[in-house]
Amino acid sequence: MLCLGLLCIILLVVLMSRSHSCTTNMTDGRFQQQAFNNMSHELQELQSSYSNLNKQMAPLITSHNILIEEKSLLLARYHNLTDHKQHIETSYNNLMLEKSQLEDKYKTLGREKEQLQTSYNNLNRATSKLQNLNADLTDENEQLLTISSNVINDREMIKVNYTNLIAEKSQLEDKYNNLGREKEQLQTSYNNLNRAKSELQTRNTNLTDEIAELQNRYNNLTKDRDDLLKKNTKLDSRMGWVYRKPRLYKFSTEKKNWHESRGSCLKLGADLVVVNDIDEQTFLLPYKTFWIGLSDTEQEGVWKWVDGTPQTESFWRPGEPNNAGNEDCAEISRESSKPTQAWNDVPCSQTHQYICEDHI
Ligand SMILES: [Ca+2]
Ligand SMILES: [Ca+2]
Ligand SMILES: [Ca+2]
Repeated sequence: MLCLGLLCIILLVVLMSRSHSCTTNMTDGRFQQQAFNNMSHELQELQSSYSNLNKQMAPLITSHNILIEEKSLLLARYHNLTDHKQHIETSYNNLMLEKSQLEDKYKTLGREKEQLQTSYNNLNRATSKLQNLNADLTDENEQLLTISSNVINDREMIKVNYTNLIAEKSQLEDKYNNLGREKEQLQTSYNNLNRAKSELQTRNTNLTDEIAELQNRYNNLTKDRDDLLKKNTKLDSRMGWVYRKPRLYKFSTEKKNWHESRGSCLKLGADLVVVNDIDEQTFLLPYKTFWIGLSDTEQEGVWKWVDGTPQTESFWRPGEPNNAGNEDCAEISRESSKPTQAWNDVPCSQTHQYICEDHI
């Protein structure tokens, strides 16, 4: 309706503009009439258009009203949709929050799952071991059942044997009682025999001691007899020797060098004399220029006796031994007057009489 009013006003302004222009410019009546006709015609057209527009305006108004209603409905729907949208957004936010929480739970569950998987694997291995153990136990159980069966059979046999043993035991008890009586008799006999044995052992010990004593006496007598025989034999072979207890001495009449003299003594089972002490030297002192068994032939200045002992008692003449001219053998000096100053070293190659010594 407002649009139509504005259109009419515009048309009137145009007509009035054209009428003023015509009045100004068209001076003759022909042009005015023509302009009036044209304007009338245009007015009629405008009226016709206006009428048509009026006719068209009614449905437009109706449509406008319908559109208004539809707009109202659409606004209501829009508000509903806005509310719905807000509700959905709220739900969406809640869902996102829940999603985040669920993701956290998912991660936690993932870790728990890995731990559970590890535990599961461990349990699986443990289960496998337990299954193996179970199999072993089953085998052992079967073996034990077999053993148990055998044990039961053995027990039955043992029962039978036990019964037999009881009977045998009774018989053995009777025998044991009889043996007990026999044992007492034997014990009495044994005691008597033991006493007799003890007496015999005492007598045997005494006799053994007597025999040992007699044997000892016999051995001593035999040894004494043998020693006497030896001494007798040696004395027989030592005729012409001088006896000075417990030694025998032979003073040679022949002269030999020191080594030959010693060889002669050795052939007689004796050796050159070894002067053991001052008494022996005193006994030998009258036998001057006789070889004695003393020399330093092995090492100059180290005097040793023929029995291997070193010279400890020293009965050298004053100034001797002097090794004057390689003197390695000792004699009883021709110039000796005291038993403590009796010896002289001379060359072993000299020939002298010699003294052999032996024991009985
Ligand atoms: Ca001697
Ligand atoms: Ca010498
Ligand atoms: Ca000398």
